[in-house]
Amino acid sequence: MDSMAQRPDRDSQIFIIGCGISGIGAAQKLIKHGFHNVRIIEATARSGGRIRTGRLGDNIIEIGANWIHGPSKENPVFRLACDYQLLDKESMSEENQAIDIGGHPLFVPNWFTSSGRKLGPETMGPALEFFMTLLERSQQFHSTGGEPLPSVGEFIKAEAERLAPEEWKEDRDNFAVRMAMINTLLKLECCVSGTHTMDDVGLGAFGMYTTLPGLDCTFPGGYEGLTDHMMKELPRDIVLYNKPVKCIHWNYTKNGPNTGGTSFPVTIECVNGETFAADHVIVTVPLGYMKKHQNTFLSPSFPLHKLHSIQRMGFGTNNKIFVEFEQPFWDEDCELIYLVWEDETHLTDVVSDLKMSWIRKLTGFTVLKPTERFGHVLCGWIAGQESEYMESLSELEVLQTVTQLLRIFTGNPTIMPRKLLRSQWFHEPYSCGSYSYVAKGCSGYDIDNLAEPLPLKGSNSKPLQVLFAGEATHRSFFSTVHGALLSGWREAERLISHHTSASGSFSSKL
Ligand code: 6YU
Repeated sequence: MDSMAQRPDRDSQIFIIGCGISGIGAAQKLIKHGFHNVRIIEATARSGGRIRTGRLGDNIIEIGANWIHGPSKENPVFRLACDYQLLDKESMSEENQAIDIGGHPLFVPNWFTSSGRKLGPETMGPALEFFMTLLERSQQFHSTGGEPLPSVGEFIKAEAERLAPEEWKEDRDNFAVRMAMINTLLKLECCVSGTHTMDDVGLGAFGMYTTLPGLDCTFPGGYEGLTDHMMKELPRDIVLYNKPVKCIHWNYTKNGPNTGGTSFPVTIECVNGETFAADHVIVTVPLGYMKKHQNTFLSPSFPLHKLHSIQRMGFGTNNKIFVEFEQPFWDEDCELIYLVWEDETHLTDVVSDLKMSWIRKLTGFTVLKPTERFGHVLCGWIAGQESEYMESLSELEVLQTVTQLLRIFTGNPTIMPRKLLRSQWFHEPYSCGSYSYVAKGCSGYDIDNLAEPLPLKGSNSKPLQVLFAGEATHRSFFSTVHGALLSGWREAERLISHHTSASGSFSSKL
């Protein structure tokens, strides 16, 4: 019999790999339930993972997660942020919580085109409404069943080409620029989904992503305030920083460090050669990292169906380019700037020549508000391979290209950003991109496969040796902070209930 069985359950040695919000959330819950041998192993020197607040001059900016999506009572991130008093009054108001935007906030727009024109809502508004309708229709196949085309991109393009001539027949003069606007919106949708092209996003599964009510809000003091507050509730030495994990050996396949005669089913091997023995490991590394290291991260390797889901599920890059100006070139009430390439009337959301034309993928800028706090700062959004290529350029090259772009679109040859800062999520070795999406050919079962603990049910081995959390493992809130947090809680609860049922009265003692 395994000697572990003689140790009290709450003495179980539990390691969490990754100190992002899912890992922190899992640790918090386990410790609250009396598990005291909990450690987090983190590859980098910081906690927070893809929640990362930075600075552009005096301004607080978000390099990673930006908004609480759907800030209302059902959202655990919103609840925590309220408890920690991290939000302003307006974000917490009942009125804001009741607004249902369906995942796409209605920003006040400005439109600029590649001939240096600034167009108004009478010209561009109909294209925006038309696109939103197609997007909503794309989300419905999940509940109605059926999938007329395999991807969201193919569906939207086919429907736009079929319906637009009739839709805009009264206004033939603006037909071409509206079709070009559909391209702009497709490119921006790549940023929302975190993908290279909407042709990669599965149509039937698109509606699986669930939105919560509430008008998306930001953290005035930075998103990292949330993880910082959560960390303060954990024991001080719980995190082992700067220790990238190389391989998780499970099912007693490697002898761990000297553990005084106790045998542990799992041994965690770090890149620096250190090893840690564990009863349970909760893996929270990003799906992008898992894809890259799929052949070496686990020994014995992933069961085939789990491996195939890791390969099939989507994980892409969405980057931000912050630019600060002396004076705004946008309207005072503007919240989102669209750039429309007038020559792109043929529908496609990818750019063929990365080196020459990567900048064509940068079609949207949000305006950082309030102006009294930020001054005149824009956040540009760019996704996909163009975004990954942008990361390989020097900051100066990016600044020069963005300046040229804005000079063309505003028709003002003297525009000159004061400062620029961009994120580089694809080249972050422990993220390997931004977030997950349900790729063409995938379904909720792939997400379930990612979340499935090892060994698989029905095995005679010691149960729950390796568990899996992280945003990509949440069926309806993947790609978000609240999805990540809930996934960490889910795996902590899995262990708590396992030990509760194993020891009968465990939880009632707490
Ligand atoms: C949200 C938002 N937002 C913008 C950008 C990004 C993301 N998200 P973590 O990676 O945090 O932690 C894992 C840790 O593991 C990490 O610390 C690693 O260092 C460590 N690690 C890795 N390998 C290791 C090893 N070998 N050994 C040890 N440690 C290791 N979410 O709610 N609002 O506005 C945005 C945005 C640029 C990059 C976002 C947003 C995503 C979140 O940031 C992300 O999900 C969580 O932070 C992940 O936490 P975690 O713990 O899982 O991993 C219809 C439809 C479409 C569906 N999409 C809807 C759109 C929603 C997406 N949101 C928009 C994006 C923005 C703007």
